[in-house]
Amino acid sequence: YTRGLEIGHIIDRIEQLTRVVVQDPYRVLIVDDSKAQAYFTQNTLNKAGIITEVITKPLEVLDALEKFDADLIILDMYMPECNGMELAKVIRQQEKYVSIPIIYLSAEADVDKQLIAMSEGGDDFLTKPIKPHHLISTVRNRGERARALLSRMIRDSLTGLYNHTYTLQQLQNEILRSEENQTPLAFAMIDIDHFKSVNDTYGHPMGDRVIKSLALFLKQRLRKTDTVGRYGGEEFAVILPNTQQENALALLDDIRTHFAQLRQPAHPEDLQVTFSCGVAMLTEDNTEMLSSQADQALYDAKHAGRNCVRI
Ligand code: GH3
Ligand code: MG
Ligand code: MG
Ligand code: MG
Repeated sequence: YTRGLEIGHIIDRIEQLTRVVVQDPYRVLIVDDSKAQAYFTQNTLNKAGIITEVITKPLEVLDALEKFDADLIILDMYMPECNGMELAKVIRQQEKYVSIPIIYLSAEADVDKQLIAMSEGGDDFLTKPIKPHHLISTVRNRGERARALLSRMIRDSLTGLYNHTYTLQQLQNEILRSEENQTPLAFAMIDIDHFKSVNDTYGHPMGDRVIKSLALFLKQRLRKTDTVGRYGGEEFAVILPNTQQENALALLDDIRTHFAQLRQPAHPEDLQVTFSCGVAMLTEDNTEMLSSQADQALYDAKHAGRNCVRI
């Protein structure tokens, strides 16, 4: 059905759709030894549609961060087991939490003490009692900035797909998950055929447009639980969790067929572009080699004449 469908329409359509997408609610980890205080904060944020998790034992914070996937942390300053400053230091020592916003929320009114606390990795210092709208807008502002930064770190700017580093990180996560749940996992590498000649014939901007169109096409065709990343220039990686080999091959071949039928508007005439794809299935002993196996399969697909899927 995609024959004759102009890729420009697809791009416009997706850009329209993504503009109206409502942002996921912010997720806040609240750390406070006082249950009453923690629940007050929680209640205030929940009413504003913000998702929260409360920790009253500071030593559980790293564990909670691991499980809860927080956008930011609200931290009490004085707690018996470990004070907020010490805790902020511990959190900041973890590489993945170097930029997560930490907002102190404490009755401490001494500005010097507040500044010392900030020097240990805090981003804001709010004092109790706090007005609800003050707390909420601080969370929203910090949350928005943190997400923008994170998105820049993990996404590719041309296509908006995950970048190479983050895609490999996701692959590691999915491998662990598949081993734990005993579910099949497929990993695929996709490389556009004769892409140099697209650039040479139609110019680099047109090449970029083709890369973008394949990125959008892949996103559109894959499930929400699948991951697609821009692996390199005109190379993409696809992670298919919980997918049997025959289904992975059928899906990727279907995507290949339909992409090859798209007309990419260009001058002097529209062009059609194909890709080759290599697939590898996770087994008990190829954890470390999954991506190189997919790469080898891709190489085989190229040598088999391109525009095909190989395993
Ligand atoms: P093959 O079928 O063997 O894959 O042939 P190919 O021409 O695609 O070969 P190769 O993978 O070696 O070439 C990829 C080319 O993609 C080289 C590079 O100039 C171009 N390229 C890489 N990144 C970008 C990009 O972001 N934009 C554009 N327009 N071109 C890019
Ligand atoms: Mg306290
Ligand atoms: Mg290539
Ligand atoms: Mg290529």
